[in-house]
Amino acid sequence: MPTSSREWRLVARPQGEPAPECFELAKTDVADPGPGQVLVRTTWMSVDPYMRGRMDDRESYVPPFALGEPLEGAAVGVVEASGDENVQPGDTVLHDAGWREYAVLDASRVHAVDTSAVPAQSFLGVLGMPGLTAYAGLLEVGELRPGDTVFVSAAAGAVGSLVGQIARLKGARRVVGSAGSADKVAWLREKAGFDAAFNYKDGPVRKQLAEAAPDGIDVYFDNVGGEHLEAAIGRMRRGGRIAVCGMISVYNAQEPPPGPRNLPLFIARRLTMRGFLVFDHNHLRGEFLREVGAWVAEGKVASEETVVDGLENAVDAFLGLLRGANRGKMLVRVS
Ligand code: NAP
Ligand code: FER
Repeated sequence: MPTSSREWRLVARPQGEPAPECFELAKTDVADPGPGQVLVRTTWMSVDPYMRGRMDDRESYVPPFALGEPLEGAAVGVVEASGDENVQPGDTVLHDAGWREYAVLDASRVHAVDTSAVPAQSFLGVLGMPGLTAYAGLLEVGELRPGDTVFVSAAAGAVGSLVGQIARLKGARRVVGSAGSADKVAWLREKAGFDAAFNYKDGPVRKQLAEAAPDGIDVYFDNVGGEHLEAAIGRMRRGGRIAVCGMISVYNAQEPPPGPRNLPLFIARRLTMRGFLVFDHNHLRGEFLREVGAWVAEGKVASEETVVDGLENAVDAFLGLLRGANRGKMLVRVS
């Protein structure tokens, strides 16, 4: 059994873009699991944009990360030893104690995953929290209908790439995406089945979106906020829906960003804009796993992953995610 483990701790609260000095890789002892506990060796951990929010000391749906304590997040691993009759050594489990090699956890904090059809790390991406976010946000919040034109920002990321592909499979008329590099745009058009895609760094979003969605948009799935949101509002069709999933363009902002200047359009065009958190849509999980799980197994959905090797590179993976270094889901292979 291992006696020591490494873990990433938050040691200073970031101002703006997190600096590497805000994090520390520490060595810690590993105890034997007691009754009702399990020892897990993490194999893969997730880095997610919401983690930036938890680094600030402010009220949220979860408490902020504590200074001097290990970071947390979704991970999958293998049970090495168990003091609980329902969990067996060798089981592959999903848990919330990422950012470390080994963790002793109450058995209630680990959930067995079925790796017969898909690899374990899928449960951090396409079949995990980001996947359910795309599914619930597009279908329940965005109320996608066959024949709709859908626009999604951060379209080459974990959530966005799935939004576009689900829209296509559910009968959207036109699927449009934006992303931050020529490579990503080519991938969206050639591999992910988008009808149109543009690089938002090439010119004003408003102008590029007008060319990509000449007949307007019925559903805008917003991952970015800022300039993208104002541009999308400007192109919404009557009765259009905006699902507010994330606003990554402002996560490092130190001043409140300017609001969209075209909100009066909501009146005449009867628009709706609704924010959501994936945790409020757990009732869709069974249906999501069946439907998207089958698409993944049949090869109907491209589930891209960008893999960074080694726990020691997890902070670089997180900082890279915020800057757009990933295509599809950003993951760290821990062991
Ligand atoms: P992701 O899209 O895989 O990665 C983040 C991407 O954001 C980067 O790859 C980067 O791609 C893009 N980005 C960074 N800065 C940007 C900027 N200034 N303008 C435009 N794009 C920028 O991450 P994800 O996990 O799938 O999350 C996507 C969004 O969903 C995030 O906003 C996240 O907070 C949100 N989310 C919300 C929920 C919820 O419950 N509401 C749950 C999960 C995720 P480019 O190269 O294209 O810039
Ligand atoms: C996310 C961005 C923001 C997310 C959650 C939030 C689960 C919530 C923020 C808050 O409560 O302040 O990607 O994913």
